[in-house]
Amino acid sequence: MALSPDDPTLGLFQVLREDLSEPLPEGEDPRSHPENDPELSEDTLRAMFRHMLRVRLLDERMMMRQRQGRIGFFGAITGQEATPIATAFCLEEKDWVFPALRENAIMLVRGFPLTQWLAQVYGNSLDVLKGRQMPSHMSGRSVNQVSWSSCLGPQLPQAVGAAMAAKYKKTGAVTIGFIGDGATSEPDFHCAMNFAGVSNAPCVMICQNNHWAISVPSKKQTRSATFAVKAHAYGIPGVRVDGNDILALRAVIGEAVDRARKGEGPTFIEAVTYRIGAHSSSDDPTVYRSDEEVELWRRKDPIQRFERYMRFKGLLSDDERAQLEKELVEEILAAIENVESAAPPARETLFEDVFEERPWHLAEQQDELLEHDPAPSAH
Ligand SMILES: Cc1ncc(C[n+]2csc(CCOP(=O)(O)OP(=O)(O)O)c2C)c(N)n1
Repeated sequence: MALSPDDPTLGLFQVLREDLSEPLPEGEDPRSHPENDPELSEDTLRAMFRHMLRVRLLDERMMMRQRQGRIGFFGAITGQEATPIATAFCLEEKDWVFPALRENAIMLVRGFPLTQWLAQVYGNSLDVLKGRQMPSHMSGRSVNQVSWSSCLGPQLPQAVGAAMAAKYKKTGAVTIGFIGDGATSEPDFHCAMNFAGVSNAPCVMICQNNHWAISVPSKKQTRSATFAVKAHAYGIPGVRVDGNDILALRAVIGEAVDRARKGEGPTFIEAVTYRIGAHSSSDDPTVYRSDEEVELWRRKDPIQRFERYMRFKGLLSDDERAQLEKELVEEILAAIENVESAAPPARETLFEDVFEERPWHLAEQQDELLEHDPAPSAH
C-alpha cells in the first residue's frame, strides 16, 4: 500500500463540522462532509444521542461520588463518548468487546443493567464479582464484554486471539479490541497487529488517541505521522477518523465490522479525540497541560456536535432535550441510590469460588472470622 494524499491513515474522516466556536446560522447544514453521512434511521439517531448524554451525566455524578469519598476510584470518559457509543451501535449480540480504559459504556448500550454496572464500581453485595475486581474494571458476561486490564496492552492480542477462535469455529462473531495512544508503545500492540494481519482475523482494533497517556503527550509515543499509518506495516487497512464525530465513527467502524464479518480481515482505526477531564480520579491534569488546549477541545465537544445535527434534522427541540436530561438524571440517581443502600459483600464470600470443596483450614478460618464479626456494616 503506497502512501498518498488520499491515504485514509493520514487524513481525517469526518461527517460533522468540527468547530463549535461560532453558532450555526438557522437552517445551515452542520455537516462538513454530508457525502460521508451514514444516513441512520431517526430511531437510531435518537438512541445514540440518548446514550451519549447518559454517559456524560453518569460520569459527572460518579466523579462527584468519588470526591465525596463514597467510591474509591473512577475514570470518566468525558469528551470521548462518541467512540464507545458508535462502536456499540455497530455490533451484533454475538460479537465480543475487549476494552481498554474508556469503553465501559459499550456494555450499557448493549443492555447491561445500570445497577449491576454501578455495583461493580462500589464492589458491594450487588456486585456479581463480589467486590474482588479492581474498582471500575467492569465486565459483563451477558453482553460479551471482558474486563479491561490495569496492565496496558494485553486486551489487544486477546481480541485477536478471540477473533481467530471465532474464525476457526465459524461462529460469525467479530471482536473489537481497544487501545490508548500510550499503550501502542507496548509490545502487545505490535504482536496483536501482526497476528491479526497474518491470520486475517475478524477483528477491529481501535486506538483512542486522546492525546495524553496520563502526563505523557502522544507525540512522545511515536515518530510516525499518525497512529493509523502503522496499519500499513502489518499489511492491514487503516483509517484515521474524527473521534468526536459519532456519525463518522459509525460509518468507519460499521464498515470495518462488516468487512470482518464477511471474512475480509482486520482493520486498524485511529479515533482522534481528547480526554477533557483527568486521567482518573487520582490525577490532576492541570500540572501537565494548558487550559487553552483543553478549551480548544471543548469547542469540538462530541455531544454538542451531534446535538447540532439532531436539531438540524428536526429530531431534538429545547423541550425534548430538557425532558431527556431530566429522565436520565432521575434514572441515574435512582440506580446510584439503589446501589449505595446495599451492604458490603458478605464476609463468607471471601472463602467462595476457589475450591470446589472447602479445605478444613479455610473452614476453620471462616468460622473464626464469622464468630469475630458476624454482621458486616452497611455503607
Ligand atoms: C504496562 C503498564 N505500564 C504503565 C502503566 C501505568 N499507566 C496506567 S494508565 C497509563 C496511561 C495510558 O494511556 P493511554 O494508553 O493513552 O490510554 P488513556 O488512559 O489515555 O485512555 C499508564 C502509563 C500500566 N498500567 N501498565
